[in-house]
Amino acid sequence: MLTPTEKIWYNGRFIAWKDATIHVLSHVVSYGSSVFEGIRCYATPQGPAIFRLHEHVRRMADSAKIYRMDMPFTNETLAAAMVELVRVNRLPSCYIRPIALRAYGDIGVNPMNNPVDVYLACWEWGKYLGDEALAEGVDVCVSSWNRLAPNTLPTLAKAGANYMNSQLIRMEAILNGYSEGIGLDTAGYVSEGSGENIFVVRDGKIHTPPLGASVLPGITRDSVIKLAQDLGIALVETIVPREMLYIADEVFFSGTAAEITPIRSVDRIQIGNGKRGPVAEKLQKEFFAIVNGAKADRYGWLSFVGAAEPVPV
Ligand code: PPE
Repeated sequence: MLTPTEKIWYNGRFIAWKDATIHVLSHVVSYGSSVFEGIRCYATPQGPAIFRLHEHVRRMADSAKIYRMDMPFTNETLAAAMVELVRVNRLPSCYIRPIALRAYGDIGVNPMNNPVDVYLACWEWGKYLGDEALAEGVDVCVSSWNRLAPNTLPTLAKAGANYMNSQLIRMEAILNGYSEGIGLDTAGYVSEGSGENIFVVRDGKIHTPPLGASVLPGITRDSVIKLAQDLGIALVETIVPREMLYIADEVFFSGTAAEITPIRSVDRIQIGNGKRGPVAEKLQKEFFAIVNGAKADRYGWLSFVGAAEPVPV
C-alpha cells in the first residue's frame, strides 16, 4: 500500500497529501483525460538525484500537446517544482508522479472548456515486479490483448486512458500466474509490457521494437540504447516477431518503475538458461552505478535535489 508523504504540489503551491482530491465530475473521471509521468529519484552520496527529469518533463509536454491540452506551467517551472517537492518531503529516494488533468467545469466529451490542473506527488516505491525480479528474472506471458492500434489512442502520449489497455494486460497476466504480460501490436508483432519497454537478445545483438510498434517512447529505453552503444553491444530498433521471444538468449524489460528487469520465461518457455543473462546484467550494472552515483554522471542524467529544508507552513 501507498505510504503518504507530507506534501503534494498543486497548481503552483504545496498542499497536504490528504487535500489533493478532485470532484467526481472532473472531466478526467468520466473520460480519462489526463497525461502523466513516472520518474525515479535515487539516493546518491550527494543526496537525492532525479533521473532524467528534463526528458520526463518534455515527454509530459509532448503528451499534453498531442491532446491539445494547454499546460498552465512551463517545463522549467515544473522541473524546479519537482526538485522542491522531493526536498520538502525529505525523502532520500522516491518515485515522482506528475499529473495534468482536465478538471471540473463543463461536462460532455469536448474537453476544451475545462481547466487543466497540475499535481506533482512523490512517495517511496520499491521494486516494481517483486524484490527478486532484478536478480532472478520474471515469468511473463504474451497477452491475449493487443496494444493500442495506430491512430486510435496515440502511444507516444503517456495518457491516463492508455492504461485501461495496460490494466487488461496486467490483470490477465497476474490471474494466470505471471508477473507481467507482453502486448503485441495490431500487426501481431511484439510491442511492450503493460508498463515496460522490451528488449530481445540473440547472438549478442539486442533487438527492440521501434516507436511505430505502439510503444511508449520510454526514457529508460533510451537510456538502455545509449548504454548499449557505449558498452559496444549491438542494438537495432526493428520489428520483433512473437516467436523471437521464445528462441532468444535473453529478454528483458526497461522502465522507470521496472528499471532493467530480466525475463526468465515467456509462456512457460524458458529463455536462455532461465536466469538473468550477461547482457542484462552488464546493462544493469552500468545503469545502477550511474543512478546511484557510484560512477560519474557522464550523460548529465541526474538532477540533484540538495539538502532537505523545513517544510514551509
Ligand atoms: N511502456 C509503458 C506502457 C509504460 O507505462 C512505461 C512506464 C514504459 C513503457 C517505460 O517508460 P519509461 O518509464 O519512460 O522508461 N511505466 C510507468 C508506470 C508504471 C505504473 O505502474 O504506473 C513507470 O515505469 O513509471
